[in-house]
Amino acid sequence: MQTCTNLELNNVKITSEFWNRYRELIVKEVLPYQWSVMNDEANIHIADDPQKNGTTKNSHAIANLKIVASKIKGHHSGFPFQDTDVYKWLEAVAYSLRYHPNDDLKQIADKLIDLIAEAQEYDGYLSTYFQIEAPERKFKRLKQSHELYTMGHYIEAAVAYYQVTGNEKALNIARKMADCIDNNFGLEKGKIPGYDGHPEIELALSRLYELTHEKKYLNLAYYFLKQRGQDPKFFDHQIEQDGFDHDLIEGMRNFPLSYYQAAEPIVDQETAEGHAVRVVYLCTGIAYVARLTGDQDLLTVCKRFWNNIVKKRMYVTGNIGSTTTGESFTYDYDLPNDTMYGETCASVGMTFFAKQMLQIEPEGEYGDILEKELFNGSLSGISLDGKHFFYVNPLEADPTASKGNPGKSHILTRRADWFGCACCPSNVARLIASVDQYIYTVHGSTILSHQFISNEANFDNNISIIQSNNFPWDGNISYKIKNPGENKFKFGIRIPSWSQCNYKLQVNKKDVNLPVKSGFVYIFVESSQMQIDLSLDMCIQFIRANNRVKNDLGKVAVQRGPIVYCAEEMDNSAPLWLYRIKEQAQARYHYNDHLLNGIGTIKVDAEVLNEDSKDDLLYTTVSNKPYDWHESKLSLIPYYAWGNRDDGQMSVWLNKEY
Ligand code: FUB
Ligand code: ZN
Repeated sequence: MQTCTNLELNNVKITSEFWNRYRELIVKEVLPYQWSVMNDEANIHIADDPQKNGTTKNSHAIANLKIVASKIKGHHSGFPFQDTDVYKWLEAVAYSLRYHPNDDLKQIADKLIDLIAEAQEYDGYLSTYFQIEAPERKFKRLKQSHELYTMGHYIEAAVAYYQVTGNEKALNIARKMADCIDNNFGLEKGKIPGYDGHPEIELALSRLYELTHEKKYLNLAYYFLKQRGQDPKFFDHQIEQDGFDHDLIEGMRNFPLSYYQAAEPIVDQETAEGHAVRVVYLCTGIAYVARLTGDQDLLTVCKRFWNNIVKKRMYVTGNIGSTTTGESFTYDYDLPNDTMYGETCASVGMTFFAKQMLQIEPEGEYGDILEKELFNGSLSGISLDGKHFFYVNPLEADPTASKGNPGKSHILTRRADWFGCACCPSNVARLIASVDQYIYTVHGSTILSHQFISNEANFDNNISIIQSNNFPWDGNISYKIKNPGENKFKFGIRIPSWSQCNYKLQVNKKDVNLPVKSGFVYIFVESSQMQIDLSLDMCIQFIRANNRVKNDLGKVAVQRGPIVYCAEEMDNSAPLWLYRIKEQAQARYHYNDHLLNGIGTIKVDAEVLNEDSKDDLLYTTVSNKPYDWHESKLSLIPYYAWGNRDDGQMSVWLNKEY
């Protein structure tokens, strides 16, 4: 018998019914649909993007690449970072090929890589906007240009595609890009002492380093993190030279440096400020580099950002970004529900951050938040048919308000076919297609099981784990561990924060009582087989917010397991704000196979008011017209499934009688 030193996770096959439905949807609907949209072949309506940055008639993303590769003639169309839609799609394709080999799709992707290779310049540069419209401005206005962001997304896609298919060409393009960036950026004479206005390249270079072991890529990622905010005048100097009025993206000029996390060095930044997606991509990059270099200062930054976001600036669904102005964070405990942002990409980015943090240290909270994002904040970004998407994920929505109040017009109540700024659709696709990479984390000889998603996993030394459950609807989780070599290792299971007061654990059918250490229980495995059964608390819970959140005072959110629920108008007869959950409310759970592809529903005792008549006074004394509550029920569905039926109101936070 020997203790494993560095166990490797080799592969994970998802068997979860819940996730396999989504993953098949990715293969059968989402990827073909997105491909047709990016080729301008789909008959769709492109919604006004929430920032009102202009609508386009079509995506033009593939056409932009074809123009650069001299296959067609024309102008660039779309945002300067339009190429990233293609790259995130390619990354999703890569992951999908691992669980669903598909020669036709692989051929399309291989050809796309050929096209990308043709579009890439000799020195490795690739950003179609600048190549077509403004070659003289390359790297000259980094605050808005997204050039490194764009190439970062290609690098991520290439790493994934190479890992799954072995396509060397894809990887070589990425290396050339990274080399081009390395040749142009740094503190050495003749190089640009700057960085991109939108973090992403840091995490992408880290991924490239992990694959290739080429130290220069990690050094470059480290440089970008360290240089950020060192010279607060860097962007301004570039803009002075490029021409003040020469904006690449309208409306972005007035955002302060903190919007770009560039007002001061990142080690001095106390709170998560500015654009939410930028923050979480930056955090992911910091966490990657902290892990790969062991830099303690960077780790401290990660933890500081994590705590600020999770403990003070996150919605109960995991969504982040409290305002549409700049798609940004605002201030601690400012979590309005009906004017918020909660961009899908920000939740997806939060899963990246959580995953990295789990790789740094076995802290259950990272797994809790990852789970929250997977089952709520990210998943709500995609419709059940796979062809409609939310960019903004509100916790309260009302079609009348969205139409009538310009301050709420960014809150769509139906998912859109596509967006002028289409960052979210392919982001959620790549997350779902790679969910197998979010279930286990290995630390030396410890395997952590932090997500409850049925699967069959193989590790080194012929160790295999079969995890079976009907999560998120059922809390019974079973593990069958096979360890033919009788190696010694630790198996850590996350006890979710929502179940820590009440759970049951059995090892080989015998009850065990183990201490929960930072959110995990640990079991020593040394026999050739072991069966572990965990029973989690699936009671319906009423959640209240910290009372510093003024918007949620006197309200509750309803949660069962990891799933946060919401009320939709079509299941409840009155305007949702006229209900309140009763003081001693009973709540009943029922799994409905026929609704919304099969969901757990909740009915909770409530009271409701008759709606006042339009002839009633706008204001009157309470004694003149007291509220007259009468018995009712509220029907709730999972938040991720809202907006898949008729248009109507939705609310996560519900009034509560105390
Ligand atoms: O700026 C590039 C992407 O577009 C961001 O990540 C999204 O938030 C959207 O603004
Ligand atoms: Zn997005």
